[in-house]
Amino acid sequence: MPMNKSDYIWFDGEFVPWDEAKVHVLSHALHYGSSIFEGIRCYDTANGPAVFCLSQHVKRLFNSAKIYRMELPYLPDQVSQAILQTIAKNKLRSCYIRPLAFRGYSELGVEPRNCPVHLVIAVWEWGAYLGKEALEQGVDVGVSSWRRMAPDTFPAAAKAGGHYTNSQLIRMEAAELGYAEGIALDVYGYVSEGSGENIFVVHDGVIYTPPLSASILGGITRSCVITLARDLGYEVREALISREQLYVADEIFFTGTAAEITPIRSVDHIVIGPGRRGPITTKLQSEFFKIVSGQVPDRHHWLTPVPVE
Ligand code: PPE
Repeated sequence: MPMNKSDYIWFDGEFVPWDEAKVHVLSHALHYGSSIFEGIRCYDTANGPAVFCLSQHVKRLFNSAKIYRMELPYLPDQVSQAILQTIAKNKLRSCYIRPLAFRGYSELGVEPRNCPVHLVIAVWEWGAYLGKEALEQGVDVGVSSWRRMAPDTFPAAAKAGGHYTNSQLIRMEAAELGYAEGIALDVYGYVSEGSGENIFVVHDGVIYTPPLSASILGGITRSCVITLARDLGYEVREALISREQLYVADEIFFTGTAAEITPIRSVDHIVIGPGRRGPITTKLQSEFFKIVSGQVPDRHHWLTPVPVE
């Protein structure tokens, strides 16, 4: 799908026209995956555009940088402000936001620390991640033959460019097999996550999700959904999940900034529950979309308004 270009990209503190935001081909990140990034959404709420969980995403960006010993030449507040300004500058009401810090061009070789660190912020319109009908009808997925990284190989908690070579293998295999997405197991064989989403499983009214120790990215949507589920009176447990627990689940859904809350209707061609969006998934989706659209009060302070230029 071609991108919906916007006008400007924030590049090291300057607004650069979209088509001119370029880098050198010998940039370190291009060769060795040495970038860290975020995916954030801005929603068009009843009270104007607002960014969802801005400070949580900026915090994770800085944590990813810290893990990879990458020094960002900004403070978290400056990055948050730059994100809001980039949305306003592009006159967008709802969009996807991609801050990306990367090691640039100066010398090649694996040791990255002599290369300059750049920060860019791009924003563009991006609709439903797994297809238009996915949010209502659910998606068909398969367990991937590719596993997530072992704990002492790559730091799963960092959202780093290089980690997404693993996600690409999962995603391409899923597409080849006719699935909308793949679910990766961790190195011990327990359910970890999708190529770009966390996963939740409902069993007898209790909601389960893999713990941070199952090589997942600590999703911000995941945290919000845990909060919302508890608000609604459900018990949520972070627990190791086996492959067969997926097959016999009453409901399964993905969470993620891009995927939002997407129901899963089959795994490995085995129908989950009645094969359509389940009641708990429906309630969580409805609560989530009411908050991000401003229809109910933002009781957890998840929305940051975008100042209109
Ligand atoms: N796991 C992975 C591996 C992941 O990439 C994401 C986000 C999540 C879990 C969910 O995290 P959060 O967005 O904080 O709830 N994936 C981002 C990138 C997707 C892409 O295709 O690019 C996203 O959803 O923005």
